[in-house]
Amino acid sequence: MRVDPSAVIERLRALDQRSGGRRVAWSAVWSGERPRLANDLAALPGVGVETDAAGNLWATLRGRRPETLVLGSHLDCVPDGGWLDGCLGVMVAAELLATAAHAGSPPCTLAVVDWADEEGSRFGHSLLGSSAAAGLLTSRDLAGLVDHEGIPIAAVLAEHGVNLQTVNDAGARLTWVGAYLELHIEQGPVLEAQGRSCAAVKGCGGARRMRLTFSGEAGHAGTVPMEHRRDPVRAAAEFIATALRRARDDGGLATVGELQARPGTPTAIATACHATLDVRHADVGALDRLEAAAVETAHAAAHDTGTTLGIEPLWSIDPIAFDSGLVADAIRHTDGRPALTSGALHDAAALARVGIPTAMVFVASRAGISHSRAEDTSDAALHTAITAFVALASSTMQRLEAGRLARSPG
Ligand code: HGY
Ligand code: MN
Ligand code: MN
Repeated sequence: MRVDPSAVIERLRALDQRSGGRRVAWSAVWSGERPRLANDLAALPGVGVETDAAGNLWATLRGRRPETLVLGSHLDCVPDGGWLDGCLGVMVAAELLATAAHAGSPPCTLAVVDWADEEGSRFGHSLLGSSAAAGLLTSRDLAGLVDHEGIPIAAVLAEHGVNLQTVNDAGARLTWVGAYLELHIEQGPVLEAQGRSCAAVKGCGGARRMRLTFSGEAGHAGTVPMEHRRDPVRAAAEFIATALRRARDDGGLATVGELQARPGTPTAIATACHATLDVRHADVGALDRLEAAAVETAHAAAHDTGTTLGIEPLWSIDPIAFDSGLVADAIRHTDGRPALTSGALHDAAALARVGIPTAMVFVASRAGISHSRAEDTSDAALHTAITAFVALASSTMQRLEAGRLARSPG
């Protein structure tokens, strides 16, 4: 199969022009982009397009065998996200499907997927669509989630035709999936530091995510003596400073991405302060220790400040390794140098978790910046990465056709 990298870049530029940085999952901008992609792919000869029970968008080209190679990623982005995160994987897959569709029925079935809500920006649960399809998510996991305004996830997903009670029905589509491949921007500084345009990815580190609420006593900013205060913002500040320092000392990553004082007015001591904490590590034991240390730190901060603490788990995923055979192929098709482990999570992690042979290819990030409008990479690096990814997809198709790819029990 051949793909013109410039055609992929053209799709990405047009998408970014229309909706760059605003395609937060379940927003009007995000849902406005999907019919455009769906219509584009539905116009290809032999391609059927459907949305599954978890809101994932599928375009399928039936091959001479039912074994299916799935290529995908996600169109949704974090607020003010970049032009490549997720979209690169979807657009290269779309171009590959177009090539295959015009060449006639491929040896095995080829499917493109745009996973719903990979980022988890509104409700805090990442890999939502892919986890539901992989059967890793039940409606119970989601039922209690609300957005910043307290709007429950069930109501928002229902507006997009997703019934929380039946999200796992999306799993039916994975029955014939023989392999999953994803092209993604690295989102970190490693490849640029190594002078590499692209690399194979051998797995993802893990994450633990929670929302903490410190609650105290309201009061007038001008009258309550400092020693009488039960100030939740002070509790959150103590917690954040200590938790982030402990994570750094333990070689992990810790991020407070959301921080909100309520009622949030300059002249009142807050009644509550909400903070999200996201911790990451490539080793599951270290990840569990990071999480436990953060919880212990939060309780200590609440105790020091006479406030109370509530902790709501948002999401948790253990580190996962991809298929060693596919990773070896990806190394061969990229620059032959060692594969990376991704600190960022990807939908590939959900598919690998259930035993679907999975691998990824990264393109280098300029200055390692991502989850920012400054996210970028060179056209030359994109050409190299897209060419390598297409070669990997072709060789994986051949392995599927020869029956040389087997799903592990997962
Ligand atoms: O959280 C992540 O690592 C991914 O970007 N959603
Ligand atoms: Mn992504
Ligand atoms: Mn992302």
